[in-house]
Amino acid sequence: MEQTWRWFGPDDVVTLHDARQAGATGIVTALHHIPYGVIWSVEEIEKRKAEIAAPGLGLRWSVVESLPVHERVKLGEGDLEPIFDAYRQSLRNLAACGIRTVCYNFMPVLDWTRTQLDYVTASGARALRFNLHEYVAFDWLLLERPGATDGISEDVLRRARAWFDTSTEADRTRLIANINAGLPGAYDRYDISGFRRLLDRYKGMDATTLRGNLARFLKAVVPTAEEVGVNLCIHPDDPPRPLFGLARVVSTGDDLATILAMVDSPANGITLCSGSLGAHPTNDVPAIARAVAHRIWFAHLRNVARDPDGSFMEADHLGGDTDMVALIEVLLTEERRRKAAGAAHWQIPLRPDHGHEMLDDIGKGAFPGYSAIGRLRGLAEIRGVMAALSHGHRPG
Ligand code: DNO
Repeated sequence: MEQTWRWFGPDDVVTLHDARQAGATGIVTALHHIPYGVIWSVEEIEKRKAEIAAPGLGLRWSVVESLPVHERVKLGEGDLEPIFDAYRQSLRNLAACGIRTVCYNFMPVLDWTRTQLDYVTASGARALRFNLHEYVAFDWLLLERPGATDGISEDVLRRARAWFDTSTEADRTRLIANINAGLPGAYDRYDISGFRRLLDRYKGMDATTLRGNLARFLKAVVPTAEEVGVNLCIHPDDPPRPLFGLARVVSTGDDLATILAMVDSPANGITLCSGSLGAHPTNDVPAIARAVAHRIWFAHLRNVARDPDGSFMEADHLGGDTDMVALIEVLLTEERRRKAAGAAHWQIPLRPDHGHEMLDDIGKGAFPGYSAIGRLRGLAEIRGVMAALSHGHRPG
């Protein structure tokens, strides 16, 4: 597997040199400064590519994460042809620059969602957490969304109320900021009224409609991707549960199978994110990976420890509820299959997804989840598992 590292561009406090020292050879990044829906020009792509391939670094731009899907596509709102055209052109331009793996997600409104970014673990490192009662406090008592309490247990409602009643103005501001923190681009940060406005646009949209909008998007862009030799790979919902009354369609193994069947093309692929899928109580991540292995073009390796109420914490890469060794074995087996079948690009790029803030990471101001040492530790552990498995050591 190609060992890669996410880099957020020149403003990232974790540098390309750091990525190199962590042992990565591939870089995962995006043109975060370009607004959603605007074409990525060859010139802009080449500029970023050259920064990554600077002499002495030995790095290459392996994966785009993400080429974002415009909100109107998810909404199915208005004339989408110009947006599809722009997406197709960006894919052509990326292909012309030799970049052939493109990750995207189809989560309405938000990218990944956590309520706490600095949970202190037993070791003293800091982890990201999703605390269900804080999410409910936000949805029910700050956003005051009708329906926010549907399906939420009495116990969680009581804890949400208690959190809210004892929270200070600063706590509430922090919660709003934490929920926004998953948005990677320079655009779209919401305050309470901004949230309400956007949620209103989705009012009444069920999973069937959202799935239809995804199918429409795939039918519009996958043929171009296939033609120019780009593999698209959808990222699962994070967390894999409905939020703010918004539908979710990329949360389970069945969802992934449905998506693959929407357009039967190798260009319609999957980002296997073990942390996102693993936060769902009934997802067996290695089994899901096995089922869709032929279409996995990119892997995010991360672990979560789930609580019974639906909360979860980002655990050590080899800790938590997902059997990481079994998952890596699935990916290595798939690579062997590709190689034996004579595939030119048989390697699956993987990156350590998130890591704890630890040691000198603390206070450095890295993007939440993307500190240097926490990820370096994750990558090193994953590399160890890969080395052991490739030398024939099998668990059990
Ligand atoms: C979080 C990431 C996500 C991911 C996008 C892909 O750290 O896994 O932000 O990049 O959802 O589109």
